[in-house]
Amino acid sequence: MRLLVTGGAGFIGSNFVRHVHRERPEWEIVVYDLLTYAGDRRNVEGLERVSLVQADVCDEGALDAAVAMCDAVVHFAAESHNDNSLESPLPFVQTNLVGTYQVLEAVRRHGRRLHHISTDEVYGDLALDDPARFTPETAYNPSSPYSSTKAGSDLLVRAWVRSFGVAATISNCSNNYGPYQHVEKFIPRQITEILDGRRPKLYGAGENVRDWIHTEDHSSGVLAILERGRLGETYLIGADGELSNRRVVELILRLMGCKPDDYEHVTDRPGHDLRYAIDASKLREELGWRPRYRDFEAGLEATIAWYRENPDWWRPQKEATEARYQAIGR
Ligand code: NAD
Ligand code: TDX
Repeated sequence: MRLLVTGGAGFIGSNFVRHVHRERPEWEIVVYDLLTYAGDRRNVEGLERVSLVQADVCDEGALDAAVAMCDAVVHFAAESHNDNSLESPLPFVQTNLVGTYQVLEAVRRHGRRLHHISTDEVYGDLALDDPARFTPETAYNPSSPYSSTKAGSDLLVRAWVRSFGVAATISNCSNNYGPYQHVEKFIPRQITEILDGRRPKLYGAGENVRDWIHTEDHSSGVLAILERGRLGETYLIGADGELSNRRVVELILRLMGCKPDDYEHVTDRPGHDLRYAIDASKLREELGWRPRYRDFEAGLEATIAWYRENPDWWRPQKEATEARYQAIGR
């Protein structure tokens, strides 16, 4: 197997590359990544049988050549941060929609298997007291430029499956945490703010709920679907990890030896989704998948330790990220 992983130098993509490298030692992996502000070649350096092509998923020629060399494609490459999509939506339209279109056309030309990575945000949000969770049958109702372009990319995949018989599956996962996540995202931002002697920043009242999953569990779910998923199907990946943002910040503060109320409230994100919640029964029942990182506190402690031990990795991102937040008052 030679596997092409688009976006494989980003947070979830590089964790997936290391997961597959460990779990399938006979596979070759080609990372296809533009190395935007969110990608880092160090994330996949030094791994045998892993190579890197630095190119844009929107570049038809470069992508075609890479897809031709490989047996299957897992498509992670995307603009991924909601706050950025509110300031500057065009790169989201370009990479998430046009990029996915190019991936679909390339796998169609070469008859390759595709797994498309998506998000629970395509379903919009739930009320805090709604007993319902998202299932593969939930209607799409995205809120932000980010989630609407991800929703559009999923619909393109479905159309290429039905109209052209492309051999594809889709997964929609909930909020990931773990090592190598960019400091613009919620958990690493708060950890590195505390390490830098500043207070965590909670949007609005902090009542918004996210359904946390360790990125290793996302990886094992994707590998199961790639190998054993039914073609044309959508699988939801989640680990029953619902927590309010306030609870997460309080936990980070406590684990880092600070007072749990030592955070500040900042201006809320416009259009801020209230709650996400995943029902992963289909993945569990059909493919026998189970999350291994069931203890969020232990996973968070290990993640805090990783950021403590790897300032060389995150320091170069930090200043510019906080300058961007300062400019928008968050
Ligand atoms: P990330 O921003 O950390 O990484 C994205 C990667 O894609 C980077 O390496 C970047 O260089 C690369 N990239 C961006 N534009 C590109 C382009 N035009 N051509 C080639 N490469 C390009 O994102 P992430 O958090 O690792 O998310 C990866 C995928 O998982 C995305 O598709 C995202 O929608 C999805 N997802 C993320 C989460 C989450 O919690 N972070 C949850 C569910 C789904
Ligand atoms: O400083 C902050 N303070 C804060 O309260 C930041 C950066 C975020 N937040 C809130 C906003 C959200 O309610 O924390 C929550 C998580 O924020 P993000 O890390 O920006 O994630 P979210 O918007 O939920 O989207 C994430 O999960 C789904 C990923 O970024 C997406 O790529 C994925 O699709």
